[in-house]
Amino acid sequence: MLGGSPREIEDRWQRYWAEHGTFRARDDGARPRRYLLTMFPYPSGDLHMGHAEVFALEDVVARYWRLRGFDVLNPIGWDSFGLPAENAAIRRGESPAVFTETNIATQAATAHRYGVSFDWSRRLETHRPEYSRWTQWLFVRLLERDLAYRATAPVNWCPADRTVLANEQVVGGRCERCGAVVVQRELTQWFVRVTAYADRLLDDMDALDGKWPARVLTMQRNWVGRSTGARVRFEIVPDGGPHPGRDAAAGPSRKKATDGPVDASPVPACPAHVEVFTTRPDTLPGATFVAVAPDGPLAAALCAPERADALARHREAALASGEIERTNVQRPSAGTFLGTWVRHPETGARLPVWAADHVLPGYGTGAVMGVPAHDDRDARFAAAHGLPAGSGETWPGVEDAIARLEVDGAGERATSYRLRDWLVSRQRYWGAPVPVVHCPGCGVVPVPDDELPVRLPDLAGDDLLPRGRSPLASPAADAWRRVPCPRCGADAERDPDTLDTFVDSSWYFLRYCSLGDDGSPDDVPFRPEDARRWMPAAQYVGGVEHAILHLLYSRFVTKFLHDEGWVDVVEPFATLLNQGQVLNGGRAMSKSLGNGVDLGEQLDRHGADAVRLAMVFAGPPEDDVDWADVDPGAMRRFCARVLRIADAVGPGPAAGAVAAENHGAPADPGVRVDTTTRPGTRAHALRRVTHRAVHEAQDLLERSRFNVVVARVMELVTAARRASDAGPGPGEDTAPHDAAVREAAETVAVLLSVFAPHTAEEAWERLGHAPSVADATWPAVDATLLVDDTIEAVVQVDGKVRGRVVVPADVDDATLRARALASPGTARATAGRDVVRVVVRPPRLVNIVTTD
Ligand code: ANZ
Ligand code: ZN
Repeated sequence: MLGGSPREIEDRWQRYWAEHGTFRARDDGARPRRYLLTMFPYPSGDLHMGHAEVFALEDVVARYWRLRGFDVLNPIGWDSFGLPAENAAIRRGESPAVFTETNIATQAATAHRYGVSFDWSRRLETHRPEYSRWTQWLFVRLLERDLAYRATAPVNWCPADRTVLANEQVVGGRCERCGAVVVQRELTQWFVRVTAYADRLLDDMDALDGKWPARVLTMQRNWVGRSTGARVRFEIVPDGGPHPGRDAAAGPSRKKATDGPVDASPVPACPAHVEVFTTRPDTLPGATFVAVAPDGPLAAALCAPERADALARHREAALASGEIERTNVQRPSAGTFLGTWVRHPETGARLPVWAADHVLPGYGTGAVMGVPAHDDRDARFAAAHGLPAGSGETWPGVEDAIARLEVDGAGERATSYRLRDWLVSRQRYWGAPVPVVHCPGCGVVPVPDDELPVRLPDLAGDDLLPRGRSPLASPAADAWRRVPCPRCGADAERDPDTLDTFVDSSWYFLRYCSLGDDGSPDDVPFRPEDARRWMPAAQYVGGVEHAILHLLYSRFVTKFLHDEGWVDVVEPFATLLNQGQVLNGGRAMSKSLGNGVDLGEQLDRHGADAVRLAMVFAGPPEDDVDWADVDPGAMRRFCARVLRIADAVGPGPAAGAVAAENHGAPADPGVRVDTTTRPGTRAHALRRVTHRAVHEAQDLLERSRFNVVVARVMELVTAARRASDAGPGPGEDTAPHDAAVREAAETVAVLLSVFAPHTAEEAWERLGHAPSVADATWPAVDATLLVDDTIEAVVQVDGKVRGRVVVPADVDDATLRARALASPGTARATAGRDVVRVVVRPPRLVNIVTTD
């Protein structure tokens, strides 16, 4: 007998899998393909229990489909650019590469020890030049299609990390990474025009209904936030007149600024009209004011000089408070009259123009028509600032209203999206450099494909200190930055910004399709024919924290590459599983709370199988797991019980349901043992438990109810143990009984292999089978053993018992009647006569009356 301790058993099987390439995707067309994907880890520290959960769940699925005869692609890689590595490097005075490589090595070792069925031959790391080259290539393709552009815009700025953040990285007004309060800054940045795909990002989601968690779809739909309505133009009244509200003291007409405005920027020329976006154009008759965002360009353009001070103060306050605060309906929306008037397009009435906190600069046109009679926010604003409440009158309907506006030339149909373009540049070092050169003559020139990747210069320690611009813009990087223009050869400079890590992770799943021993492609990011075979990923497992950012970008990039002819699919992930959080003592594990748990340490203590089982058994995958409540020790004892039953059964040919043949591995020579059993025997009862377990496991696994399957396997182990201890019942034969116990033990090994693969391998071997249970097939279910409790019904012909039929206990009239008439006893007893009547009394009696 080999190996006793979990550590020995696990080492042995991990070595076996690695040596035999057990989990490599074959990609030879011999089997149907299935691509299963986990969100790849970020290499900060060791793997934590969150990774342990995702990996355990995803491995159940991957191993299950292998057993079902699929060619499974289950790759792993690292999302290895990003801020934590850079911050650690600054603290330690070294290169971020050191931190990154060290952590990847640690995490890879832990993932190996966890026994996940990854195809390690396809491993990738996004910081490596052979990967970042293609991230940059992707950016250049976007640039060519005018889907990447540079613009000056107010952007989210994290004062602690000293970098810009995407809207998606600002959570509750704070930096998603460090928690600092985010402020707005005007900066020139690179954007990707995801808004060009807004409709497709929304519409293609219909096909994901029921396959992705509903809440993720809702979050994405709200994030794109499509609203249909109209734009309405309000003409500016050249000479205003006094405003009836609180600010009546304000000057009535626009004057030239005598003393300089507080805001140093020049006051933009006043436009001829204000355009608002509304989803309720039918409420136009009730509009009593127009409001614009205090921090948008319109406010500055519309502001009368004597109101400039007030606006500047308002603007500062608005910038300091987050979007959530500003639009909080509990809080009165701050307002500033701008000293400007517009004409109501229908009634001709003069309406005041205000700056209002609840109007956001980035949505619609950044201006609204205030309709207090129909809109709560407007009503509150009007009440707070002494504006008229207006009439409740409306036009008959929105469609009518739009038609009327269009006829009058006062507006037109319009759609608005909440979605903003994706800000991809970062003023930090540890990322893929934006692959463009700035030339005094040619402007922005993309780096030619054959000069990619643009590699990072070696900077470390203090050279990486954030100073409000990229470390690549500092003197330390002068030599790197100064290059000839690729177009005209003049002295030019590389762009000093780097791409956000979300660009790296927006396409990694495509590259996996083409990686492998035969050499990763170095002429393409991935081969379209490989993607055609594997995409879409059948299931993607990862945290709900990526419900918007990563999933939206991945969907966008897939659509873009589809349009460019690189992939067939328009959606990358057919189904999505969001696992719950792993808590410790009821709270999320975190470094700051000091309650984090490393996977490596748990593996030392309990072994991989115990940790995996504990994780999966803790509850449905979507639920949170409190690690303080789970009991890996109990799982370890369970694994030992499985090995004991395997030892009790010992080696022998495969029995019944289980066949050890699959995946081109040497087939188990095992002569199949006949497991036919008589109803009513102990052996029969055990076989029913076995087949029922397999049948249910299949359904439960495909519905991601993994924890219930673990419970079924535990029950099966108990049943096998009992039957083995008790032996055959009185008058029962030994051979079928032993075969039924063997079948149960083998079935346990196969079912358990998706949760606790090392124990399962060991049990499989002790049962005498060819090397790997990973190469076994999913047990075949004997449907007759699934039939619910059966009953013997008596068949009488003319009052005499002539036979018996075995039927389900809940048999219906028609079935029982048919079975009775078809039984051999009936045929004999009714030979030569006509059946005149059949009396059916389910489930036990049928009386057949003949002509006699
Ligand atoms: C008049 C009106 C009357 C409105 C009414 C609503 C109800 P959704 O559905 O989210 O698209 N709005 C337009 N631009 C805005 C901005 N930049 N910041 C804040 N609010 C803005 O909301 C569209 C409605 O939100 C628009 O329709 C506008 O108010 C307001 F009974 O116009 B409505
Ligand atoms: Zn040039």
